[in-house]
Amino acid sequence: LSPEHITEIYDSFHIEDDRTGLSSETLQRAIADNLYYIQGKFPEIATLYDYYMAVAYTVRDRLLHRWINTVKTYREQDVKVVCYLSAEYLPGPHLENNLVNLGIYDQVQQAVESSGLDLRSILAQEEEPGLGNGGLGRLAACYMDSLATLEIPAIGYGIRYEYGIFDQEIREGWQVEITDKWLRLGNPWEIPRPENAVEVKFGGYTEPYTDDQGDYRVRWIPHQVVNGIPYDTPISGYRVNTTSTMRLWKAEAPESFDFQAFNVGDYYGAVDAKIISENLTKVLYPNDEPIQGKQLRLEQQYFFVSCSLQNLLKIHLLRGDPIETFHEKFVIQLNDTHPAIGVAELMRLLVDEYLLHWQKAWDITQQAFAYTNHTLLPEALETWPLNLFGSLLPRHLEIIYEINQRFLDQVRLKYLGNPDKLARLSLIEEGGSKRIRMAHLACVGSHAINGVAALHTELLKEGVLKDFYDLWPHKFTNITNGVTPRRWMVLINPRLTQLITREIGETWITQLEDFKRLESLAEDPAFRQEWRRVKRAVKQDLADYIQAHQGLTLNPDSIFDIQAKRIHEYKRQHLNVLHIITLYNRIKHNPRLAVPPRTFIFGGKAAPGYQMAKLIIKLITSVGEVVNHDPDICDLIKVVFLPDFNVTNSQRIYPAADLSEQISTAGKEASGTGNMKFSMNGALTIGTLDGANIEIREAVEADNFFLFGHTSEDIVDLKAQGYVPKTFYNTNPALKEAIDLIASGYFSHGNRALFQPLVDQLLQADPYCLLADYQSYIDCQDQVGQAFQDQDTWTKTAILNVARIGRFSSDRAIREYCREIWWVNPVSIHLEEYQQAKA
Ligand code: Z16
Repeated sequence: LSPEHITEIYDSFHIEDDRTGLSSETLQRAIADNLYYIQGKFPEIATLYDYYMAVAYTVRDRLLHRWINTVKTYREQDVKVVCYLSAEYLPGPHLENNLVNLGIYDQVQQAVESSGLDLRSILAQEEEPGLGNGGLGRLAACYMDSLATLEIPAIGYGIRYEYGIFDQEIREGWQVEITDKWLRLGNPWEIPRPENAVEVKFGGYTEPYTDDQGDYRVRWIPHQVVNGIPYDTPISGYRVNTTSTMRLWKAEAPESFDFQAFNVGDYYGAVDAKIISENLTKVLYPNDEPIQGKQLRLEQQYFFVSCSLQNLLKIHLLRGDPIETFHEKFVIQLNDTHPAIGVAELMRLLVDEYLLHWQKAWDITQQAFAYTNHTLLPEALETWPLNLFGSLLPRHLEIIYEINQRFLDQVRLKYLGNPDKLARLSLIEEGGSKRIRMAHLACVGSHAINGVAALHTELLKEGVLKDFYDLWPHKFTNITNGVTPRRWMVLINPRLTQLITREIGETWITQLEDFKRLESLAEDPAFRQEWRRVKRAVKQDLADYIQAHQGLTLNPDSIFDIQAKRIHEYKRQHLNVLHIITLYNRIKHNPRLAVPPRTFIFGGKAAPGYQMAKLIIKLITSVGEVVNHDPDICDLIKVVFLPDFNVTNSQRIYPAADLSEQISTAGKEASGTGNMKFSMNGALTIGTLDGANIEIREAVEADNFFLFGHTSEDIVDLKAQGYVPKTFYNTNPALKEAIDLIASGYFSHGNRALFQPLVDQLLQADPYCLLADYQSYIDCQDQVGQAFQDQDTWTKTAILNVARIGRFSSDRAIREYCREIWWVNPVSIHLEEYQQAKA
């Protein structure tokens, strides 16, 4: 079979080929075919999951020729490619998203229904890849969607964790973690590419030698070698042929190592080595913000970064390009410091393996990398103990010393006789035990550094990265986060999508600023009424789901007041609880009090080792137990904790919210992205001046946003003056009553000890200033309650929120990255005639 012969075979494919055809008849045939030939089942014995697999393979087939053509085009046309390096991805279920992007939702629905099945229950079979913790991983998934939709050549590199983020169950009000065996029933979306395996070295030592040119060189003799096997998942763009690749690496033991041990008779030793290697990509670290300095975590980071960079260099050389032009053909985005070791690894590859001179290699490296910072929390900034680092990556430690020496020489010239400056900028933290500062490595090795919201970028420049900003102001930019309207509107809220599209057409799906056309409709009473009807129906959907899964009856006319995000003290779920208890106390004191009914809904996981976060979950569920069953409350307040907040579950939550809780301590949330999803779906926000809330408020205008709390500057001043939370407690009776009620054991069957750590933390330290913001929050919530009574004005405000949220599309964010940081352009993918199929 010559290539010409194969092309001839392709050319003979019929337009309505079973692997490409988009008509419902063809799809129905293809599904039956896949059920038979892939699942090995016939209808009488097929399970719903078998049908899901058959439909998934049918849809994957439709992606495949687009995907292959995308790869082929990029290879042939010498285009510049964006390489997104991220330790986490949270793409959510693929099937429905691909139906939306390919524009075949209706056809597949018809095909499935003709076979006597229901598409929704088939979609519900999919196990989502939970390969991330929260915002950062989900952002990477939104960006992959926008990159493909905007036809920007891109590869997303990451780790194929065998166990993703744990599944959360609630037992007796406490979080219980269950292992996420997402691969148990197979994954139809990935294609393993064992032929592209690469080797990654660990440990050992280095030794100098002199090369043929007489140059000084270093070689690394590792203690261990692990194989990286890439698994590729196609990422479709919305109504374009571009289909990008998410390439995730799995660790395996190299065959040769097994054999060595086997040959000396150590069969069990060989199997042990295999197990140790494969542990590398076994499980995701379940911490959101604070990192854990565990060796395995560093091994994971280095493993996927080394695999990815080796892969990129190979692609570059395969295209026939010289190594010196690498940075002209690839730009590498570091999603936080997790992949920052890439700076040292690219230097190692260029200098040790491709034998470039240091300066040339450094120029390439700096121009190739860019770094996104996602947090200001000091406990979340990654540093690695020098001895741990050096024993695992001895060559990288030398390279980092060399980078540091050259960097500090430059600094010394600029800041004559300022040793503090040198110490602050150094890649090595001195003092007790030395550590490597990964954020510093990322800054020095990158041509661009960005924060993820305007305030966050300003605080970076004044705070954690100030010395770098003073040195290189031109490297710093802000790129405010965004979310994809395909998943976060079209897919999750078909009712609102239909209403909006009926009025303003569908251009907004790829140009979200077109939502502006809704502004005038906010004045139209008939439209407002339809909007309200949609919201009510969507709230009923969530109420039905909660009824079915938790046996709780909710009032769809109550305010759906929702806080859904990771549980963390800085996000202040417990401030929300203080408001609930305050309302409860008011009703207990005055049973005839006219309060608008509210349903408080919480969702979110706590890191398994974060005791205070787990106690906050217990507090929410305990307050719910009391409030939900107290006859005096007459169902005016309901508190629901929705277990297992993940992409799938979040999709039912965002559309149903009236009120979005974005109440972090100002200066702590880098951006937030849930805030955008809620607002896009017509919720009003109650929030602090933190992260992207500030820009959302500016966009929707102050009157349409419930603002409360101290500013980030206030918080700094407050702490500088010596913050004493007890003062607020002692001078505010309602606050005191709420806290005392928790402390009294009222919500814990008389057990005063249960919530003592939480109460003590608030009264003694209150690092996130709940008590300082309490009264302002309560007053603001009272305004919310008032405003909700006027449904017509509330609806108008909701419409205006949607009309003005256009800026928070990930398409806008990606365009900014392209123009300001990546210097890349779109490339259209054309399909050959034989590959195009008409519906
Ligand atoms: C994460 O999800 C975030 C920051 C971080 O350092 C680590 C993780 Cl895993 C979040 C931020 O907390 C959030 O404000 C931001 O919106 C999100 O990253 C995406 O930028």
